[in-house]
Amino acid sequence: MALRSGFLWGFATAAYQIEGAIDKDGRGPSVWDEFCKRPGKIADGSSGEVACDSYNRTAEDVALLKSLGAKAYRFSLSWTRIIPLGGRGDPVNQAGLDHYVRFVDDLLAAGIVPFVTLSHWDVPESLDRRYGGLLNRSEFPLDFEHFARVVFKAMPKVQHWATFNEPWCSSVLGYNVGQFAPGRTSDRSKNPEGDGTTEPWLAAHTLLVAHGRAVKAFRDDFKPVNGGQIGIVLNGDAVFPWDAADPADVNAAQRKLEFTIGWFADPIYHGDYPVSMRKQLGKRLPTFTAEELALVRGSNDYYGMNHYTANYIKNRPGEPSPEDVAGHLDILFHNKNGDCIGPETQSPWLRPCAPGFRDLLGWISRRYGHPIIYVTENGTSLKGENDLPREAILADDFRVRYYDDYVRAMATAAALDGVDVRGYFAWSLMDNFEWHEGYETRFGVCYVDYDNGQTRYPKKSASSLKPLFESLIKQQEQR
Ligand code: PNW
Repeated sequence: MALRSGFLWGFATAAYQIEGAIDKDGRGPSVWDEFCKRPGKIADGSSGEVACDSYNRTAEDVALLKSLGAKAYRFSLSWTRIIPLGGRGDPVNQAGLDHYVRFVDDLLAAGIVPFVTLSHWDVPESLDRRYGGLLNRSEFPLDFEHFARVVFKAMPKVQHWATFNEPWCSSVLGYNVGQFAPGRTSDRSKNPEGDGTTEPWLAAHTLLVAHGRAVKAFRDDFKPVNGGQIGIVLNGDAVFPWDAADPADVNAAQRKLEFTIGWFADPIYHGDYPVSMRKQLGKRLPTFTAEELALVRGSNDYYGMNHYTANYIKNRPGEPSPEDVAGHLDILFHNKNGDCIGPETQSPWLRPCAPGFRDLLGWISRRYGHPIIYVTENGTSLKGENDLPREAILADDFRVRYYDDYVRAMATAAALDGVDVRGYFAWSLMDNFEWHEGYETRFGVCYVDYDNGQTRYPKKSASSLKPLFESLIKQQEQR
């Protein structure tokens, strides 16, 4: 018994990955709708056009959550359902807003706590066209603040808000690697435009300022009346030095955390980018104006942590490439002794290593002054899962084991390392549109049969979380 009483646990999803219904009730296009149209960008040539059809199945999804015992549900809003053109001077689409208001009510009626992410990568396409989207550090934050205000006003019952999901992915994968929308990169074989040496740093800066603006609006005008908490959701993988006896690798491992997590969390908790980033990136890393810093510093009520995997980190000698986004190091699955970090999954970047979770929870907790942490995503794909017959897919023992190991590692961090973790969301409630990998990679605890009406079938892992959490959460003291 290691998790506090009242610990919230449940499942997570994101709008573009599950909703489908991309033209229904006046929704406008996001950068992901456009990106999916470009040949070769999505592994199976698919898109979120239908996905899990969740926009049309809210009752079914709520019933599913309830049947699995979920205490909470993390989902994201489609900005372009609510403001189809995205901007602060553009019309609000009442039908889109009403959909989410009803959904929140339905969740609450079922006794499930809604955990709402304002934006999970699906930036309005028209803002990208109008002024370059995330590359405009003054316009975008104002439009995001406006969108956030519309939503805060309409959903006073929501007590848990996240501004952005994984700004690292939006910035690096969207503006350096070119693997995510809007697909910008220096690599001209992938995209006609983009500068991977400057744009990711600017996009991230814009996201931080936009987050800060939404948080200030929430604290000034909504929180005093409605209560509630708001934060940002950051991804971060655990690190181990390739050679633990080599200080260069030990430093490189630390630098990797600074370039992925510290990039966003240091400005929020400490008021500036990490020194290691400034040292490597110089003027390419934006500087906070006094006004920006006042918005960003102290802007988290809690830390939203997405976590999946771990790596061995090896220092790279010589000068960093201007395209480097990781801190001039190698990210490996084997260490100097040839030990492997964990078994393969369907995701090339993901290998289970639960001890890394405990480590990283401790690192975040210590570096940022023991914040309240919600684990907003954790989960795994399975190597070759999509090629198995349905009965075999439903017997996902590998995923059951993953959750068991990771949740116990988290409980240990809470019990022994003083980590203030208050909630956990398994990624994902169901198989869904896995971005550039399309539907080939499945992360769900429920199988979705895309060929037969998007029917959901709980896998073994779906029902494994309830007994696991019940065994770990402290019971309310008996009087
Ligand atoms: C997260 N990486 O993304 C997202 O928040 C989800 O939408 C996604 O479906 C889930 O993880 C599974 O991939 C990530 O390459 C995508 O390191 C890529 C990486 C990490 C997280």
